[in-house]
Amino acid sequence: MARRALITGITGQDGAYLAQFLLDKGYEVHGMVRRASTENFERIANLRDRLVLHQADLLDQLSIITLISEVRPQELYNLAAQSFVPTSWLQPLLTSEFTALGVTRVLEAIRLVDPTIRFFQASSSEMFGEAREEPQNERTPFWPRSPYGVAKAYGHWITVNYRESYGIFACSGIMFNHESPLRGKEFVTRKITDAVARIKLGRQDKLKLGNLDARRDWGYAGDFVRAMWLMLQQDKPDDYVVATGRQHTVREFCELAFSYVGLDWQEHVEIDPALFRPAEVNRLRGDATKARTVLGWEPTVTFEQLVRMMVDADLERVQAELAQEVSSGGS
Ligand code: NAP
Ligand code: G4F
Repeated sequence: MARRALITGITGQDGAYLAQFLLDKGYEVHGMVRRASTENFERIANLRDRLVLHQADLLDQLSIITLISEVRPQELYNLAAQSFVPTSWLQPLLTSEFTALGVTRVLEAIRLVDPTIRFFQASSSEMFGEAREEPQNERTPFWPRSPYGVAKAYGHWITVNYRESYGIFACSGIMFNHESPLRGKEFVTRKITDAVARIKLGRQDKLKLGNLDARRDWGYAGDFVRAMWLMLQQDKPDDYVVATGRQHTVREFCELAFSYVGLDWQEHVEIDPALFRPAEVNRLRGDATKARTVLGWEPTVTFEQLVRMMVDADLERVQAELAQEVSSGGS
């Protein structure tokens, strides 16, 4: 019989990649989606008829218990969260409800319905914040710098606690930034590649950005979902840093993305002080030695390949939009 997996946050970037990965492995894949007045299934449109979607919400304990009772998955991947750092200053309480307490709601449902379900929590390198050492590993202390980072630290520790208190097979993946053509356009990488495509094709001229000196360890989302799955296939549950070990500035991302299409980034990028954060995470770089040695996990996509992949995808999409406009204008 096919193994059954349940993914919260299946409509997000990682949800789409993980759903594809698990389907390819022969899983029966169920997804939790929250109710909206218009459906938001673009990222999983190509998989839609192979997935079973269920309405539930991280804010609603009973809906999660009912969902898990109905699906009875062997593996549960908790990817749902309010995941955009700037929004966490505007909506700190809602961010805590989704991103922190939401984890406890899912773990409580597992404890009540079936404590043998294997659980993955999407934790974040934002927990390291003003990091005490570089590179960061599983033992580096947390110093989160945003309400989002604080909420993720809670989610991490409650995962550890349910493992230690109840023996639940609960793993926390401490994931550094990972990107793809499916990344939300508000995150800096996709904001840049979308703008590069639009500028190249004459749809836009300027791109406003904040702190160009911030340094991140950027990997490819397709590689990261493989690490999530590997964690749940081990003999015992544990926590793992998932990262490439390479660090680049936002400025370097810009230079590479613009130069790839023959543009000079300095002619188009403007600094907008409103995009600077109340407290910044200046530099992150992960040490994924444990994931490499225990899980056998390795990233397969380099920073340069990632930038080119994202620019190419945005060029193709903007070109298709233009062609669509021309054909509907001509009809
Ligand atoms: P994303 O694209 O923002 O997706 C977030 C998902 O959560 C969406 O499917 C969203 O649904 C869902 N969601 C939000 N609030 C919900 C609620 N109240 N009830 C049910 N579903 C809700 O995020 P991502 O980049 O795929 O990241 C996946 C997870 O990994 C997140 O937990 C994120 O914090 C964490 N993480 C990401 C990174 C990264 O670099 N991508 C790094 C470290 C950790 P809607 O479509 O309805 O909005
Ligand atoms: O792309 P970002 O918004 O990602 P951030 O804040 O690192 O968070 C992402 O990665 C975390 C893992 O470390 C996840 F947990 C989280 O859910 C999310 O996926 O910003 C990256 C950097 C920041 O230092 C920011 O100040 O880019 C800088 N930046 C400069 N200009 C900008 C901009 N960020 C955004 N979003 N927009 C700008 O215009």
